[in-house]
Amino acid sequence: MNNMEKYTYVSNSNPAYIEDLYEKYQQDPESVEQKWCTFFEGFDFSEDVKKNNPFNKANGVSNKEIAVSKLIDAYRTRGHLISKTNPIRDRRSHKADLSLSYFNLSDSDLKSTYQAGAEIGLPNASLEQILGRLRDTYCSSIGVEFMYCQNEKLREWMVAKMEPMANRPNYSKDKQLQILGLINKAVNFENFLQTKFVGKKRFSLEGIEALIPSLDFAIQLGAEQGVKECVLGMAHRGRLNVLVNVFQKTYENVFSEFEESNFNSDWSGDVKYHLGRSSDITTKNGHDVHLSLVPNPSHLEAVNPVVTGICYSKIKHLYKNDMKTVLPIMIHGDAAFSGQGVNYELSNMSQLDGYQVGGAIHIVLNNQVGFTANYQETRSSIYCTDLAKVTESPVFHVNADDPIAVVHAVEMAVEIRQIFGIDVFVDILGYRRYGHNEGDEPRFTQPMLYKSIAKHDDVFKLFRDQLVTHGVISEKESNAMVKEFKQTLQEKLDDTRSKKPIIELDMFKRKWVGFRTATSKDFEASIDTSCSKKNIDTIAKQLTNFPKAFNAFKKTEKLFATRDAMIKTDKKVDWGLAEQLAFGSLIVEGHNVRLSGQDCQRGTFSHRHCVLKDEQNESHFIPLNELSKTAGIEVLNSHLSEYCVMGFEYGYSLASPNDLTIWEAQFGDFSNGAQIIIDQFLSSSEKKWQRMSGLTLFLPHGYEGQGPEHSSARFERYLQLCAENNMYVVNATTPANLFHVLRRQIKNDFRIPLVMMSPKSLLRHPKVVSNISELYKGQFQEVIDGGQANAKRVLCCTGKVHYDLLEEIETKKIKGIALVRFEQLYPLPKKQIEKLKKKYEKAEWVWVQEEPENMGAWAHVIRHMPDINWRYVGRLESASPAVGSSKIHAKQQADIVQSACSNIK
Ligand SMILES: Cc1ncc(C[n+]2csc(CCOP(=O)(O)OP(=O)(O)O)c2C)c(N)n1
Repeated sequence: MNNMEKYTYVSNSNPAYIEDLYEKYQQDPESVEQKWCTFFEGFDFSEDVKKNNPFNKANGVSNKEIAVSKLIDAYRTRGHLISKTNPIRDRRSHKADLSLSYFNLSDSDLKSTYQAGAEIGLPNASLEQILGRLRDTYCSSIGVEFMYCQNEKLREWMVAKMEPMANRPNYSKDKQLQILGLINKAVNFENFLQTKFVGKKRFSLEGIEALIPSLDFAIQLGAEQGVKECVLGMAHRGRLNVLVNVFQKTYENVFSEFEESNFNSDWSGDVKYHLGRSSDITTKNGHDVHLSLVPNPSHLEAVNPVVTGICYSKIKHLYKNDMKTVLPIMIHGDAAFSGQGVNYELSNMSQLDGYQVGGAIHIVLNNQVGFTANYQETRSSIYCTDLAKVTESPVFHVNADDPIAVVHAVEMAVEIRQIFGIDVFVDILGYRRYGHNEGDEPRFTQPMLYKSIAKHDDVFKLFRDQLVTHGVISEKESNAMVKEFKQTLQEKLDDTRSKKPIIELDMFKRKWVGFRTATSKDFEASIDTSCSKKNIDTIAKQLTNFPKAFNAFKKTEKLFATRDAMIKTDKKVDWGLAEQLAFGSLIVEGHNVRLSGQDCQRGTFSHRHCVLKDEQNESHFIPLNELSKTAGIEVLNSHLSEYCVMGFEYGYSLASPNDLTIWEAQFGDFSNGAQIIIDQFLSSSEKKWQRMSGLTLFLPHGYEGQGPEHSSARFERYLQLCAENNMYVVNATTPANLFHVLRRQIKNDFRIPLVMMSPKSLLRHPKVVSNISELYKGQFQEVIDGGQANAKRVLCCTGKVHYDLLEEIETKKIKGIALVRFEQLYPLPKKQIEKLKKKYEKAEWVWVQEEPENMGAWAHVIRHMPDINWRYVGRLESASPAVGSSKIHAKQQADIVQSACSNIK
């Protein structure tokens, strides 16, 4: 019954009658019917509330009380716009509308008291006191944006945390000294480098050194609240400082990198301010925490999804999905954070199943410039952190010259992340002492700003003076602190110069124990990747069954019946089945499989059906997850992003060497949206940072008349990135080869990425089937040679065009042609190719491809097999990868086949 129905007896009665009853009720409540009694109780209650309500006009103060209440709300909402967060210049003025007159109040009200003050814990306080508390809380060194958060509990938590102590923590003397100690190290480490390595780039932290104590205390507090690991991603700015003062990298190590005295010749390496590190530390309260700083390329912000992928893997594998155990911390530059779209992709991903990590701490080192650009040139938004609003995440803007406020803001961020599992942002507003790097002249572009900076004392001096004034430390003690630290640095530098320490490498630690780097010999032929018949039979049975209670869609039932018949009757497997069997075989052997990309649960081309949906309730069923209690598959339809999702999967692969990790493109060419991950991480991370990844990319590729955008995965680009056995580039054409190549990714005892051109029309091509027995034995075949030694012509190709050539040869019964498929384009199996060259010594060698001459594998083929006298058959060079007209496409395709197969002499 809704309320209206419940009280119809009221609306049906006449007023005189009700008044009569009310009188009776007032004399004796029991004299009226129960339902009238309840009604009058409610009436009395609401009258009481009205009488006591401070906003009741009848009480004479309502308008002012309402005004004060609105004022409180406005300070919470807009106080940040007038906060004193900029240490170096006046902030850009924004209309905050916080004047008394805006609320119809005036100075004459300042001494009056208001009950509305109770909202901030000051009942019956004067307006002056209320304003004082609001300004201290919301307009001092910390500006807070949080009132847009829909989560009421979060807002209440923040108000309760900030307002009672005016957002100023009451840190003990000891804690204040610890902060000063860390500021000393941060400031004087930079000063030392500046004087000892003059003109060398280090991307100094000067201007935002408060980062160092804030990170230190974030880790300490996190550890108190269950954090076992912190994974950090950051750019070049301040990285060396973080490495030594947070990650405890030795000063000697950093100095020797400056001296460049000890690089290992096998390792091309990277500049020192891109390198990563792992450390185990014990906090002051005795908690052990593992810290990882992820290596990063120059490409700003690209590391963020990688950090998240690493965290996801750790949470899953090491901490039973408890997201509170792993704390992601991402440190950004202001210009980069607001400029780079990957951050939006990551925000959008942050609460999605299969990708969420329980929130991250984002710290922006906001020095108000990006290289030479002013902040007004680098964003349209008010704050560089405005992206936070996408996820309704709280933001703290904090003055870098107030280390206590910075530590406090970061500590609150950690607490919020741990309690609410969301992203939290801390925008530390400071300055950049020098130019973009130490040799760069900033006064060309920011002459006025740099005049102020030149006059501005460093944060150690400012904070030290504050503590001296408050009697926390004496000037003498603080001078001794500085002197001692400088002395230590000098001793370490002397040691470095005399002993020349070797940089320690940490490639195969923790999850990577037992792995090794690959050698050229590993690529002469693939290892055995067969799977026993018994296992295949078990997996096949599971793959063609679903529980009785599951209401499968008719077409799914049919698909499963077809798969069943294919295995049992024909003893064959097609592409989709071979893929599922490969996944199943790894799961049975204890390996997890993770496949993520757009629409990959069903498969863009409807060939996979890894996740089935119940027709009646849309619950899902994953046959592969019935195979084992200890391992399984995670198949995720990702959001519509390539850059961020591939970055995430790359990160996941770094932390999960024993899982098969796959990112699938909807169509292969969309992977260019993730080109930064491919160039900067996938193809080069082992050489730059000694970080291996076995990430597999599935890139649908093949010329089928669908136009320029859906034909080419641009695999020439991957081939161009290949060198020093850095990755596999494969274009397999048989289900058995797919099966073996996926298993090889796990069975090798080293890891390199696998770039797979995956098929589209071949998914259903009648010839693209393999005997199931091919899975019980053997390995991946890099080259498939289907010819006779006396062939007059060898048609070498890769991928789908093989079946076009085969059809032509079979229908026209052409003799004298050998078809050789290159299933792996890189690393090329040199020994196998030598054998082929001998076998077909006298034949004409033709490279056939369906891609235009400036694309596909042709350039790679002539570069790597220059001694073969090739004839090229393929499309003419072209700006666009394929034509739009399916008719022209068909004609071109027919010409290629014809040119390859005719005129055998
Ligand atoms: C994606 C990308 N584009 C351009 C650059 C070149 N670059 C290096 S630092 C920098 C300015 C970055 O400014 P900000 O993010 O504010 O960080 P800051 O250097 O001021 O700490 C630029 C443009 C880069 N490294 N990455």
